[in-house]
Amino acid sequence: MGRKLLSLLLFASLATATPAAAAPTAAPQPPTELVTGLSLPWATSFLPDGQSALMTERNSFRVSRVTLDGTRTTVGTVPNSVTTNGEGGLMGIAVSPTWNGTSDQAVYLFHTSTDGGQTQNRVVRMDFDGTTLSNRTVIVSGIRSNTFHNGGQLKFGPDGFLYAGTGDAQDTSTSQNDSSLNGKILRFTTSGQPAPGNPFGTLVYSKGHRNPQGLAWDSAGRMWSAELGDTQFDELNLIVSGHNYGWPICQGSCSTPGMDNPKRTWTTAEASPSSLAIVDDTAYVAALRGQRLWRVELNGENAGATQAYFTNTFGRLRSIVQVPGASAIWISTSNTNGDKLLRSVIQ
Ligand SMILES: [Ca+2]
Repeated sequence: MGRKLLSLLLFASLATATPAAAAPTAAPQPPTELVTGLSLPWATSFLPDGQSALMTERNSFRVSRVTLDGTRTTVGTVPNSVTTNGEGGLMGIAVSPTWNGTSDQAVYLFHTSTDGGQTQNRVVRMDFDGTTLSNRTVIVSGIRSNTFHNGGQLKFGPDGFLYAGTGDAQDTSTSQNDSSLNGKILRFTTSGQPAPGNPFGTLVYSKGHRNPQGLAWDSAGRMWSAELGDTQFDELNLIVSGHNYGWPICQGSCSTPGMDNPKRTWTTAEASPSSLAIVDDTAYVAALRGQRLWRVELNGENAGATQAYFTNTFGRLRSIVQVPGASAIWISTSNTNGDKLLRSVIQ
């Protein structure tokens, strides 16, 4: 056999072998414990250098700084916070993408709070100098609170604006009411003004939500949200400005004109999704009642292969965040006492 023919045959066999050798599917590996002894850690937001993060705890109103090696230091508590003896309290946190500890010290928080004796959910700005939180300023008020359904997630989008998920506060009429800040995803500037281009000229970005607590963006800048349903279906939604996600008319998928159906649903028993992170266009959804981590491949505007990990291993899972620049996620448990922050490598 001539050398040329041999190399052709080799090439041909390699070429046919290639499609069969599919790229390995990256999966979350069994986690290691990063921080222990926590109580209801609700959200985690990395500082821009990716070397540490700030983490909230819901009922103690405590904010901690956690380094990549798991060293936790308390940096303060958020004044005026109150619990709702349910799901409210200190919830979302978003560090300014340009935070440097000096000229930009801004950290944004979403909490149930009493200002002037009025209990509401509010978004506030505080200063963080690298050691201590101080100077609370309210930037968004008038988000109704209740024992349950307080939303509470707060994230910076790729457009530099703040996004917040708000619950219906146990009043289903709020979600379809354009003038209510409840049952919505809100989008606003760092001073709490409607972001330019918002669909109704208000803080509202999308409506018809019940209790959206997961907010994240894929590599194309599409926004996704995980939402807690009532007694039937939880949802993973692709969020588009001005769109209506159905609550309370629809739970899960239905055929009501003008209302968007979810891209993925779960029963509330197998999910109850509290937060969402997207790593390499794969969504990771932390489930409370479902006590597992859901992995959902995102194919453009659709949700693809879906698989569960760590089922009933760590109890209820609450927050999830990607470690910047790493193929790894931090996951918090939510079992009230003895909670942990876990680190899972995705490979
Ligand atoms: Ca819906």
